[in-house]
Amino acid sequence: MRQLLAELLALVILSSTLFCWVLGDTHYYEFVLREKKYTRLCNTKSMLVVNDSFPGPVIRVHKGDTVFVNVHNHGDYGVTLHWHGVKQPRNPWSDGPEYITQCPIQPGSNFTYKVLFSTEEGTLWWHAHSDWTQNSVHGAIVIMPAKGTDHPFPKPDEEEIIVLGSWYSYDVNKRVNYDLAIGADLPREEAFLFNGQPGGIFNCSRDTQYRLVVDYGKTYLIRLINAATSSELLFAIADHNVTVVGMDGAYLKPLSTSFLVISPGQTMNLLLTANQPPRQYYMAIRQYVTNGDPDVYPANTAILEYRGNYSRRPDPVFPSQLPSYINISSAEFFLAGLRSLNSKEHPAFVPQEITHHMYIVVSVKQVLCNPSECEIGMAMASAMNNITFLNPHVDVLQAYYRYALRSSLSFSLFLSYLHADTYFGNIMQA
Ligand SMILES: [Cu+2]
Repeated sequence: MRQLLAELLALVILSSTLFCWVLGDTHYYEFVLREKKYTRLCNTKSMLVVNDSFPGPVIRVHKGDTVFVNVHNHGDYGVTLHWHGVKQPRNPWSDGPEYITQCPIQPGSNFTYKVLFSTEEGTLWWHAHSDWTQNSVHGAIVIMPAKGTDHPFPKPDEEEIIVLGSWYSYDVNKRVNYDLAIGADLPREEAFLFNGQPGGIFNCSRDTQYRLVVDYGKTYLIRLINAATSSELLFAIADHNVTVVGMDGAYLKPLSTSFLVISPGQTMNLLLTANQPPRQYYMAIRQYVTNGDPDVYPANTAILEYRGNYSRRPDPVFPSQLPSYINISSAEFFLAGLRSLNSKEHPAFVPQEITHHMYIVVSVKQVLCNPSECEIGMAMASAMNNITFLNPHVDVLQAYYRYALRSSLSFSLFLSYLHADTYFGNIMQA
């Protein structure tokens, strides 16, 4: 009897969970990938973007909704899209990593993704998952609380999305492929971007720099996304603190801070109250580099501007609290302050019992290579626990199709076939 009751209870919980999910709305988006010309830093280049916009269109949902995104590729090479941080329970074939869960969407064709929002709430983003095309193909995902519920913080007066990005004046995929072939370090941004715009420190950018215009006394929810290709960034607003209330589609215990550090791929929700004397202030980002050479990492700027009548001074106030590029202790102090909200409504399920301890060392080293294939006889190679990865002869999709589906083999046998075709090279001890 007791077991029957337990089973009934489990069924009720399961069906109510499914019921909540089913209640979500369904949205449809059309994404058209096309080359478009952009001019930044006095230089014009063509790059692939979605719906002629850079950053790309915003996907807006409530928690529990489902989105269908029909992607039409009008570019000249294959691309996939990834829904960064969306867990997609039991829906891996819409996740997007090229050659892992799908083949690239070929030029002239289209593919419809089904994106399931389950537990996420806050801000995430989508981006291309093919070489470095994500540099120009990305956009925000705004996930509002489920209908009938609210944010676990006072309702902000307004919202703003700030997408931080990277600018290269050349075809970045060509450069990355060349660098990988010769074992050189990966390209570095020529400028960082606030919503597609470099700051006022660059030639040709003063008049187009991004401005966040605010009203004195109002509180703004800023959805900050680091879409820069490979750089951790320090961020600060002159004379203002922000309160970090969310990260990567989940809530945090509110953390008031004068600066923050955000990794590539990460998102943060910030509350900003416009409570300082009305004027113009710089908001600034600088690359955080822990092994850097002399300070060649200038701050890139945008403007926080109060509405109203006051005399505009020539130069906004600069955030003096923005740490130096190599200020590890400041960055770690900020990062150590981040805690999940873990409230009754937003619990954090962290395993309490540890059964295995693992040591994982991630490193970048140099390996010897044939001088005819690389520039200086040494090539860069990244490794986990001293093992580096070489592309297998058979990709996961082919292995799955050829060995698992066709012959109905067991999953473990499928994995063993995959391993047979995959070569993990053991890197030299540095
Ligand atoms: Cu991603």
